Amino acid sequence: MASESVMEGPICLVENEKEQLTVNSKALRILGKISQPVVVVAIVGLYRTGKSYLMNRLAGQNHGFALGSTVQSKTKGIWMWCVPHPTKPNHTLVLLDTEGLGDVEKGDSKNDSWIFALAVLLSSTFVYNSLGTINHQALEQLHYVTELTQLIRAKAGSRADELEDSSEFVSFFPDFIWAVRDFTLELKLDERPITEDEYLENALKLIRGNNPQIQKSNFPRECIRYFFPVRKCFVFDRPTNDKNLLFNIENVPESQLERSFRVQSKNFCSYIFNNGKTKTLRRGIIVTGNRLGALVESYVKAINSGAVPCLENAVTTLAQRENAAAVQKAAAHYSEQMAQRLQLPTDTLQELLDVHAACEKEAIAVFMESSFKDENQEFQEQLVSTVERKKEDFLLQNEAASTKYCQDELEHLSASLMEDISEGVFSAPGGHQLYLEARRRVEEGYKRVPRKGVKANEVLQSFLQSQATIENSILQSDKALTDGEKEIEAERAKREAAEKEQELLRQKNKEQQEKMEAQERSFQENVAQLKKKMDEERENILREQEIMLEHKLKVQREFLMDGFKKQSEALNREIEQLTQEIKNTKSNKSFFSKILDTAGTVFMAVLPGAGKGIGLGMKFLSSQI
Ligand SMILES: Nc1nc2c(ncn2[C@@H]2O[C@H](COP(=O)(O)OP(=O)(O)O)[C@@H](O)[C@H]2O)c(=O)[nH]1
Ligand SMILES: [Mg+2]
Repeated sequence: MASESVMEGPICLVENEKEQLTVNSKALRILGKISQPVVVVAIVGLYRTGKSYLMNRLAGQNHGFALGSTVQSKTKGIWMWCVPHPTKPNHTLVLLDTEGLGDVEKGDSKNDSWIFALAVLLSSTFVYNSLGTINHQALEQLHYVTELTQLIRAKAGSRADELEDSSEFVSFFPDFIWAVRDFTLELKLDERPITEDEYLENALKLIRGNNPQIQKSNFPRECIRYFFPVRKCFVFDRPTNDKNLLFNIENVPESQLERSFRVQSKNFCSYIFNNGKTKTLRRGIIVTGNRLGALVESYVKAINSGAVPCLENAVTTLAQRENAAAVQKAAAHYSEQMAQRLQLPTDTLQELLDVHAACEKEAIAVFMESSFKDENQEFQEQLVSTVERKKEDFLLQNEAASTKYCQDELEHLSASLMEDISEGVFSAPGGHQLYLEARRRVEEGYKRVPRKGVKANEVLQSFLQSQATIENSILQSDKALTDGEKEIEAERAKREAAEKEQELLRQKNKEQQEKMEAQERSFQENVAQLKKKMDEERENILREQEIMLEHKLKVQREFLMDGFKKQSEALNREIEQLTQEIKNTKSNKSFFSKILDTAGTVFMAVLPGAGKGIGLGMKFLSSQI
């Protein structure tokens, strides 16, 4: 695992050239190989504000992302550097540096907003970097946040009766850090020392007044407070006061940097290392390097086609790809385990079906583990039918193995009988009795052979059938018996054959019943594991909704406290709707019964025995909810 995130230096991930965004396939290949969860830190802000320098410090290196003096030739867009996470084992830290934002000379400003939006969508910690202080100007420069509602969709095809789609942004937006560089003020408010975070919160307080200038800088304030529930601020001194050193900062040894800068950047880095969250999509879906690559692809594709990148669509695309792989993985697990645990022929059909049930249970668990958003249980159905097909195949193999084994054994046991028949040993008075005894010895010998399997009776039966004419001719030519005795003997032989036939039929019926019960069990196992996953899903939804509600209530309270009644009331509808949604999620009935109904019908189609068997199918379903 450790080798998977080794990257010597940054590489361009999204190019922003000639008004066109392109994903670099080489970067995608690198991400594709990273199966670890990722912590993604993106930095955005005006050019030449020390962003790349700070990112290199996160990578623990002086060189890496190209700095101002060398950047001219660098491709604009988003650059990526994947390094092993310094504190989270088995995680990869993905650093995303943005290039060329607000650089009018370099053109392509049209795409700046997209770069900003992409950085928000892709990161789990979003760093906004600016020089000086957080003032009107700095906030106005952050106008990109006000455009996010136009640039990002949470849900596919929001309906008209729904609230603004952006009300759900909080559930998947990254944590927000404002990095203030070359900070020269004292951290004080009304002569009282304040923390950096208090400084930021104070700067984000809405300003009263109808002055358009104020309004203009209030809007980004509202947006930040509304979209980014987790906020943090770090202020930095100038790394060095020596202009020559500053210009050549990447070659300046640590010891020559200002002590305060060293402490500040160390605090910044350790905050990110210790608090930077693993990137997740909604409902606890963890993003791995591989998934991050798929997300970049799908967002940029949407942008280029003139659409708005949408989280739900991206998750759907991701799910399609991964669920197909989950079916493969689960089916392979089933085959592997069956082959390992089964010794063909099995003694009974039930023995095979029990092993099947155990292997299938594991296979479903494998599928559940790595699948998500399996709408209408499309992929689980694929798994059910694949496993069912594979099981049928094992049943056939088992029958063939049993037939072969039984035939071989029987041939061996009956060798001397057959020899005696062909040598005419039984063509003598009393021969029929001798023959019967010899045949019974064969039957008894056969009975003692262990683990003959499912075809034991059938193979014996067809042997006995092939003996019927032989027996009859021996009987008819036996001079020791009277005609009457012969008739009785012939009757007995017929009766015995019919009884054996009946027994075979009983066995077949029993096996048929066992097969149906096996399908019934498959059905129940599938539903039970689906139900378990849905319960977890419900917990995730509820947690997400509660966090959203808590955040909105907090924002509302703050507006009210600061005397912004209108803004506070504007949140009422959202809060009401969310409260209702939480209520719905809690009373899971309607939510799950519909899913289970669909799933039930879908599985039943592939497992017809589940309905016909002991008739538990639908009853089981409704008892589950
Ligand atoms: N004043 C100041 N300059 C810095 C700082 N960090 C780096 N620089 C200088 O600014 C130049 C641009 O830095 P860079 O990290 O490339 O900025 P970026 O364009 O925002 O990525 C570097 O060559 C340094 O000379 C800082 O904290 N303050
Ligand atoms: Mg840079």
